[in-house]
Amino acid sequence: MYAQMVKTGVDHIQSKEEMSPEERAFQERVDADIKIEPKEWMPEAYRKTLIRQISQHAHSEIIGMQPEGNWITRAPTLERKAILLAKVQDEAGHGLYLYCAAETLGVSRDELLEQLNNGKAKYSSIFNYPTLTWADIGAIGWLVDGAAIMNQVPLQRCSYGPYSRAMIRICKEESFHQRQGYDALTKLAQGTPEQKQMAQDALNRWWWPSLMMFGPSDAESVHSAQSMRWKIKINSNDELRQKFVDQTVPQAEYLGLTVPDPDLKWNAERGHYDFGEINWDEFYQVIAGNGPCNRQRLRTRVKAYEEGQWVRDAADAYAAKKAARAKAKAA
Ligand code: BYC
Repeated sequence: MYAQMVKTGVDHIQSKEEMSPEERAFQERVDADIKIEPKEWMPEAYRKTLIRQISQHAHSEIIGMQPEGNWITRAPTLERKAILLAKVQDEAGHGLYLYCAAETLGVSRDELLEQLNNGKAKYSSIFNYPTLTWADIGAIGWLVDGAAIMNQVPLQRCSYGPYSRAMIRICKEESFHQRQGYDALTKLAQGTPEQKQMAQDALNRWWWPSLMMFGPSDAESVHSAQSMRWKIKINSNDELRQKFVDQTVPQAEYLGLTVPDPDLKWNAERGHYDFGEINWDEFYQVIAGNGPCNRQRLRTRVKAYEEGQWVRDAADAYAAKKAARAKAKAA
């Protein structure tokens, strides 16, 4: 698989003495928080790691439109429908910023979409779960966008300029998304007993998959050490997961909902919540393509791509016509 061919999950992180002069100068710039820009020299593995991470992120944004898009026609009020429509549209925009950022590294959007459509590229595990009720839309905004923000705010400081700048814009929008989700869930939690039960059921189903969004535990994370050295990642998977739990548990308490984890408890000594073991078998099954909706998501994606062929053809034909006209004028 393309993503796995990118061998950056190295056992050994080079010391400065082992680096070539170019690599050392590059690492010193990263250490000094100087942004790396597209035309500058960079190690090949840095470039590939960025393409892998940014494109997986872009794919997540556009696949993420599907579970939410499922509820646009069924939103409970016109206002909720308009808000959800705008949110889903924002996700498409995020995908576009991120594909543009990836393209600055010398890969084409066509190549990236090909990898997504043929199932070789990864996207976030979270979008392989179904949205069964309206409460799931609230839970996605609250938990999924909440987890995304936790991960992406530090990425605004990542070493690669175009990615860092894309993240600044994306994070602003994600925080609106998170608030609208929490607002929708608050309404349900304060509603009838049936509505409150819907909110609880959504929390029950989305809690653990949201924790999985942060990736494998640090001990199992193949890319973290090198990516953190290069400031492609700023925090480790477990650090961000813990921050998310610490932030989200009081929000659940405010809603009067119960986090579905019997082992969850405040640890005064650590100053953090302790929480139960994640079902890593489930995580690895989902990222291997065997989650509840992986096949459906890909089928829908490929269908949309094929049905959009005429738009791409029309845009190409128009560009060719325009270029021919400009050439004739210049002659
Ligand atoms: N799902 O060494 P590791 C959003 C893969 S939010 C699927 O720790 P890394 C949105 C990983 O790719 C979601 N795969 O990797 C929110 C690697 O496989 P490969 C998107 C996962 O890269 C709301 C292997 O497991 N956010 O879009 O250092 C609404 C080993 O992991 C997952 C981003 O992409 C997962 N959850 O760390 C709409 C943020 N976790 O490539 C949209 C940017 C791990 O070797 N990305 N894997 O085959 C990151 O921060 C990092 O890539 C991760 C993983 C923390 C996700």
